[in-house]
Amino acid sequence: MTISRRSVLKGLSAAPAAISLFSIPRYSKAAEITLRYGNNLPLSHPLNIRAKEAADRIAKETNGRVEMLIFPANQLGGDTDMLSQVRNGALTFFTPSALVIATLVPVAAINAVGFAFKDYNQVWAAMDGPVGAFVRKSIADARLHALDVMWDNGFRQMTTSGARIENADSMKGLKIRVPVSPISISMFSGLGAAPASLQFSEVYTALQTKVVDAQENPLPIIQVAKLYEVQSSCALSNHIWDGYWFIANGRQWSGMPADVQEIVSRAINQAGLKQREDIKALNESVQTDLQSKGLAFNKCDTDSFRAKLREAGFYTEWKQKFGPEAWGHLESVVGTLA
Ligand code: X2X
Repeated sequence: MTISRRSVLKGLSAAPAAISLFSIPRYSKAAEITLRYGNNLPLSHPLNIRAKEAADRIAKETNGRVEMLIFPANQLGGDTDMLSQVRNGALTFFTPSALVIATLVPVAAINAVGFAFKDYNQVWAAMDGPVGAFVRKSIADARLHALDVMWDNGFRQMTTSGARIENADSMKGLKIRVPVSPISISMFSGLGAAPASLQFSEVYTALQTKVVDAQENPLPIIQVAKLYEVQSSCALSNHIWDGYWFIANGRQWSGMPADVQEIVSRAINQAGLKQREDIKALNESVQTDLQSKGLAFNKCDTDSFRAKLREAGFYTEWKQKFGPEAWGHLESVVGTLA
């Protein structure tokens, strides 16, 4: 949160031209407070469309006193860079996936336990309930402020440019990209694959140049990042539900006037609820669109994946790592996992 417009303008001259893509209505008087929000997704993803709405609403409800500048699509660097920027205050806001912030707040990966959630009712019961509350407190312990509403990334699916993924045997030695996420590495190693951690900004090129042959993401991400151009088939595994925490730098958040905090929270949280609906709607149409772009889809034997993970001790290991309280919150919603 920078106060003087002069320093903002100075910063702007250095900042990538994100603002011109996201013109925030100009108000008679200069913004007193400028909030900077960075993310890793293309403009056309509902995360950026709804974030823009929130930015406009914040400007309107503060009569131009507060502006939220949006830097989409890794303009300020990859996930790891933006995580350090929101920690040191260069960014006010960042939306890391639970998988990504878990490198700083390990328990945040709890919703990424393989095959934990069978549907969205369970997801929101957990994340708007005991699991979300537990993680939010742990994020606060890292001097970051997590807003109440978690935004949706989706159920992650596996794609490949090689042989179709049918069952656990298909994973043997598969060079698959995963985010910079210890639980994803553990899970895909447990499945017998050869996982490689890469930031999202590097995925398309890594697939194109065959550094890796496979990746896993929700269908809306495969669509906006055009991964169908470098992958040929998608196995509908629903192996992880993933979401985005909307986090703020703790010092900047607590330094914000109470009325501004309230307006900003409401605008971002309500935009988040709409974004969830967008992903839900997208999930109806996106598969047909991806098929029309040449990506073949197949069902896969998810029981074989669960059995392989159980055999590998994956659930026992992560139950121990997350601890009884967090694990108890998860199992209170999804049932016994280990
Ligand atoms: O990096 C990914 O795969 C993505 C876009 O899903 C996340 O933000 C974790």
